[in-house]
Amino acid sequence: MFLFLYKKTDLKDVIKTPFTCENLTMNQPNQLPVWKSLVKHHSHMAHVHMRDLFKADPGRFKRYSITLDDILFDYSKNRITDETLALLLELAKASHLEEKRDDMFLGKRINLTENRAVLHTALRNRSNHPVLLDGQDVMPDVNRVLDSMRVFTQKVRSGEWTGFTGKKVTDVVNIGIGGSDLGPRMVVKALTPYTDPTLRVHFISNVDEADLVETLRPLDPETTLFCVASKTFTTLETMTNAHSAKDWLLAKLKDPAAIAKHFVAISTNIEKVSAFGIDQQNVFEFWDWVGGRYSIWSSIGLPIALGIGMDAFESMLAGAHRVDQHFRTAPLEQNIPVLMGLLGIWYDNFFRADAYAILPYDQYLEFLSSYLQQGDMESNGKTVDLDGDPVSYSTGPIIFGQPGTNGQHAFYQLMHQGSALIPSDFLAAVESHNQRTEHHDLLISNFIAQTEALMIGKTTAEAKAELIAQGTTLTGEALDDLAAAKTFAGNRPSNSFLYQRLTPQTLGSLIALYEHKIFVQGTVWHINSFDQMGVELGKQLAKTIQEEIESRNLSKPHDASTEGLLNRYIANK
Ligand code: G6Q
Repeated sequence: MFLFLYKKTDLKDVIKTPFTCENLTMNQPNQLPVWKSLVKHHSHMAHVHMRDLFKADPGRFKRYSITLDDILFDYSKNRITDETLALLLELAKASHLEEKRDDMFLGKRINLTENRAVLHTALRNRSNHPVLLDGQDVMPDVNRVLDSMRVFTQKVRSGEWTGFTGKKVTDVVNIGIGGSDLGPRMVVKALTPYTDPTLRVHFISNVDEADLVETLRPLDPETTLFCVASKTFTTLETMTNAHSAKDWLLAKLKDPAAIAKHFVAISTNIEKVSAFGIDQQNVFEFWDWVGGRYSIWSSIGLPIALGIGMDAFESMLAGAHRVDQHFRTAPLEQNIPVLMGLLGIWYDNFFRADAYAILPYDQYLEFLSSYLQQGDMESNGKTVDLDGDPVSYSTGPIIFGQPGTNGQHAFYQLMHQGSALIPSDFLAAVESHNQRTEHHDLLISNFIAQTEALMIGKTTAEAKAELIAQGTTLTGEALDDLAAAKTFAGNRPSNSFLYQRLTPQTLGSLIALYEHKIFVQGTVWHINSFDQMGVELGKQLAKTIQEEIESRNLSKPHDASTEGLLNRYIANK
């Protein structure tokens, strides 16, 4: 059945086809009766405008918003009614979301393809209740590593830890990529107001030497501390950068004994770390039950803790733990990540929306969308379900975004008037970390105005009336044409997150909300959100090609394009 589908149909058609008799598999959501009800309900909702829903119901904001501590989640600007929500919640229940959520928290091996538990929630389990993995409580190990991070960060921040020549560390450089880079990079930027300006934190990820050269150029080896972050300690980019950083250090400090004072490692692979030459005492471990893109709460967070201090790092853990409790205990209809996930499914599977925008109105959250892009797209960018069958519906959308208001002057045009429906999340703090309130008021005015404009749009009659009021000289067809170009259909959905201030705790909560949203969607789609075979394939192929470039000899047959590119590079390098 699998082969038949792929031979007969283009993949895009396969994943966009909600019902065909060839692609029935028992556990897929589109086999559930409630899916059919949602298809039917969608054909009605496709013609309902949010403008009318708001007009008809003055209590809509109140009913469709939830407050969790200082975070307000407003989901009223969505193309939903009570009936939509009831059906989506039924879909969640029929997908056994609650049981599967509990399995994750209980340490069951839900990452089937890698036969691993998924326990990033244990890393931030601030209530410290036992979390059993194969009958063994993981909390003593978690707490031991947190303690060692506390001791180390205090030493570095206080100046007790010095470089090889006795000088205080002024610059920390994290070398990692993907899950070992994006999270710490995003958080260190997000929490800049909490960082110590005398201890700067930098990030090198790209194997392009430019990243290494330009980051190290202003730094002094005597006062630089490297954190080599790699779960496997085999990733080509990270290992290449780590070796070059070692050369850079030794070119000045000469003595290999300096490595112990200037390199620490964060890894699950202690053997490989020792082979690299890093002192066993300088290794911060984590475990195979922590996925790379969910590892920010583990020792992968060490550069964050160095930047903001261990107390603030633990506040971030507490914020995430708060959301874990909410996700575990709040009724589904009051459960923020459940609603976030279900709303995403509503647009992805029923409105066929292929993209999703994440739009923080906060320059400190500059890297939030790229961090969540990895979290979401690597987790739910799958077309094979948990039973090994191809899925017959679309899964993870394309996640993109950048901070407002910059994005407004770039891609929002398409969000307002383009042919694609792009649901979005807007995020902002009520209070700024900075002083000039006129900037912040303007920023927030734009946030609110954009969600309003996306929802309400502008009718042709309104556009025409506006042109006339502005004294246009156009008449007849010319006036109609301009009014048409200035028409906005509206009815474009968005969620808004408004919180008091971007503190470590609030940031921890926001990240955890998105992590659980991804879990909710992966569960309904019946896919494994915790493997990443696509990343593995890239790593494997690059290794073969690198060997071919080195030996200037193509050891295996490639397609004509790959061969042509390789030959061109080898001949001209
Ligand atoms: C994340 C992915 C991937 C991974 C990087 C780095 O979930 O698995 O982004 O984090 O490939 O891997 P290492 O930490 O093993 O170097």
